Amino acid sequence: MTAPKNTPANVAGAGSVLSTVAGPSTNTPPASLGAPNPVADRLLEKVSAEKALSADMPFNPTKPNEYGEAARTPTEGDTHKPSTHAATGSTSSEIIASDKVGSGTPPQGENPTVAPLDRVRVDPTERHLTTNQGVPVADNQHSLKIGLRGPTAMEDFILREKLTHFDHERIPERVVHARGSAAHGYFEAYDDFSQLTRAVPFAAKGKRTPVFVRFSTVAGERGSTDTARDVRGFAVKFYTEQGNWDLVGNNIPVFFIQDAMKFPDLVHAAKPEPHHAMPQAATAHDTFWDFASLSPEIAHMLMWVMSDRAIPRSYRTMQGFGVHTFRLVNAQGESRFVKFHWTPLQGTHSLVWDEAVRISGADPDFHRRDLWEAIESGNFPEWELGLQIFTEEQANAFAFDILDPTKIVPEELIPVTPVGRMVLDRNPDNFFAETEQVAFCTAHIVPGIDFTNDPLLQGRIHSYLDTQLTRLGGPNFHEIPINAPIAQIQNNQRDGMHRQAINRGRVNYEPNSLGGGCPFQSGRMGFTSFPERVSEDKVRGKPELFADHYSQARLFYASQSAAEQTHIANAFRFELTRVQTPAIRERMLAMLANVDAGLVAKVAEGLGMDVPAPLPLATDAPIPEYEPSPALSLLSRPGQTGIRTKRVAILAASGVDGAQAQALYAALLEDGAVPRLVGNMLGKAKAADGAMLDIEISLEAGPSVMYDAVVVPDGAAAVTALARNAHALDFLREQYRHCKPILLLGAGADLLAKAGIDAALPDGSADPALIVADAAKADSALAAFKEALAGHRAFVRETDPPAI
Ligand code: HDE
Repeated sequence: MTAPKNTPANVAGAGSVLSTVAGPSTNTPPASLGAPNPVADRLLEKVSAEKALSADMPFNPTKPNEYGEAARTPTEGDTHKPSTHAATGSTSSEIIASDKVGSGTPPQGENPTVAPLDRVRVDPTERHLTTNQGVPVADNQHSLKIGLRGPTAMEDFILREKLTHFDHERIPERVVHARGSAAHGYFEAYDDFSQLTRAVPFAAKGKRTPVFVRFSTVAGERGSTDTARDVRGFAVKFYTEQGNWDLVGNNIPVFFIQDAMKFPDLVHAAKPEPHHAMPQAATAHDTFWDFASLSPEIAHMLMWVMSDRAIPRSYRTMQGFGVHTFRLVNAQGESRFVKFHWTPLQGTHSLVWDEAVRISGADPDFHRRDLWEAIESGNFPEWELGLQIFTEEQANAFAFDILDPTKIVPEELIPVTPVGRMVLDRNPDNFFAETEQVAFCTAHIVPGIDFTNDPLLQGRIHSYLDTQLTRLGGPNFHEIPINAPIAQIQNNQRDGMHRQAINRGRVNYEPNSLGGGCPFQSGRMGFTSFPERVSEDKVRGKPELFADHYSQARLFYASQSAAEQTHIANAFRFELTRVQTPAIRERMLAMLANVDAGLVAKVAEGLGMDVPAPLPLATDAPIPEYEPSPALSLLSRPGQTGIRTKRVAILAASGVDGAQAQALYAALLEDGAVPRLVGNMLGKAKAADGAMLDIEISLEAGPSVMYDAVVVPDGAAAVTALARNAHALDFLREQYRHCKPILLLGAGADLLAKAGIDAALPDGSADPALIVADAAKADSALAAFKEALAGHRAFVRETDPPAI
């Protein structure tokens, strides 16, 4: 007699498999569940395998490694492979497939919420409109009404969904750095730098790591102007195979304060005053200078912020700095200190203040537009990454403390070693999804990079994660596609607002045996902190060397060209003139008296004040002295991209020499510049030779400050027509006053006189950027003009106060 199916012998314990609580004391599974079907079979397989997997771990073998000396070298977690994937699943029904849940074959060891952005890019081509639930929308023009003239029905779920979504389209803006622009690109290592660091972007020559970079102003609100005088954020997110590394830096290598404790005070003082919320995106008001004048550690940073660095021509023409001293750590655990420098191939170029102010009205998106246009036209901005690398011994010999973020390490002390380049070659698809939702965080570091004890950096490690919780609405902001690493995320963190990952399995803790120990700790290949020895008193205070507030302010000022020094003095005058409280002005002059006698005299003169006694110093120690450092002048980096992307206005009206204008246009375009025919109004201009030229933008819509240079071609009638328009005369005056290259051909030169410009230079020298030539010599004149355009501005024109 054959044994009946499912005799009690081979189904013993089946009830416990079918149940979710308790079970027999043995590990032997039943042979069958009695009424087989694919899901029940899988359940049996799952429970049996899970029991076996758990039994593979009779105790936690890594526990002893958590104590004492052994803990210094983390070991890899104990892990066991399940006999079947069913063992670690959440359900036995996961094998049932549908269009919604997928194939039913669970991806093993995979987290598909990471991976390239393609998985979330949306394209509506040839698609009909739907609601957020995917229901096709028949009519997107009307709400549902009771009769054509009647009230709207409450049941109009389509209208209500649309309005509700709209009502919630905004998120809180960043409390600082609210206004910014960003782009995608890559970092490419020049070589294998693994002897310096085990950070993977530096692991091999030619290795490329994807990056997303956001530039920003600090003080202004999200809708404020791009060209405010301000520090610029320069934040780079490296998507490495070992997770995201964020280098959240600025375009200035030092900071205002020395301890995170003062950051809210600094920002409150710099932001619009709290009673009337003015001024927007400007430090030229009492509260900022009140705070500054009582915080002399700010002196060095003020030199930079009052310099042309704070009004860059473009995000593409700024340096970037990591600011703090960081550590690089190699696979042997050896550490060196490092300062990060980004140097633009485009050179370091700035606006002049009067120009920056006017741009704020003419094109508040000036920097955003510039970055976008450059990338869209294939002129990909590029920076070289350089490192200043030094040892603990070298650091101990410096006259300053490397933990003090108000100090640079002069390049004369430690040269900058180039290690790679960064290219930005793709604009975001969607500003909100990418630029607005990107979350930079100084705590995002990868194996091979480590912090130092800079007290400003230590505070930042907390602040950035904290700020995203409010801004992005909860602890799962790392799942927003732009923030998701390309590396797998595998951990036991669960739940929270807007969770996207659907974690398979019932294990959400570690150690575990039910998941075969997975995900297991990675031991030595994972992130380990550099074991810096620390044994000190618990104390609130600053090291002695932090008390030197002036040596590097002096160094910076002394390293500037004459024109840059004048700009710094003028910036102080501007800002302090707008301050209303004399005692604040007085304290600021007393601070500047510790920096440079010439500077304070110039500023005091502008304020109608006498130079006061210097502020008392915070230390009796002698102030260290430095030789000037040419690298600190913007003029030391003219760049390598020549006239590419530079905007040139060609002023034209009827009667212009058409052939000449067209030839200039073509020649500039060929070299990568962006010429525009600018005229009194849009429409056709009839050239002297009868050709019809199309004016591309009016003088009103495209004023002088939107161009890097101007050309006035030959053509007496055109010059007469232009000269009747005050915008044209202002155009030329501003180009001249802002020290920009000017090319005047033939009768075009008459516009100079009509604009009342006396082109004789104060020092009697020849103006290298004012090129006046006969029409016959247009070619050689154009060559000289291009050279001037590729270089910096002719600051030699400047007079104080401006003559034009
Ligand atoms: Fe920031 N900073 N910061 N900061 N910072 C922020 O983070 C903060 C500091 C910098 O494009 C916030 O996500 C504290 C130095 C950049 O999204 C916030 C302290 C440097 C960006 C924050 C500092 C920076 C931020 C606001 C002193 C140059 C924009 C929104 C302890 C090295 C990143 C956000 C982007 C943004 C806090 C000082 C650069 C509130 C507490 C020094 C480039 O978390």
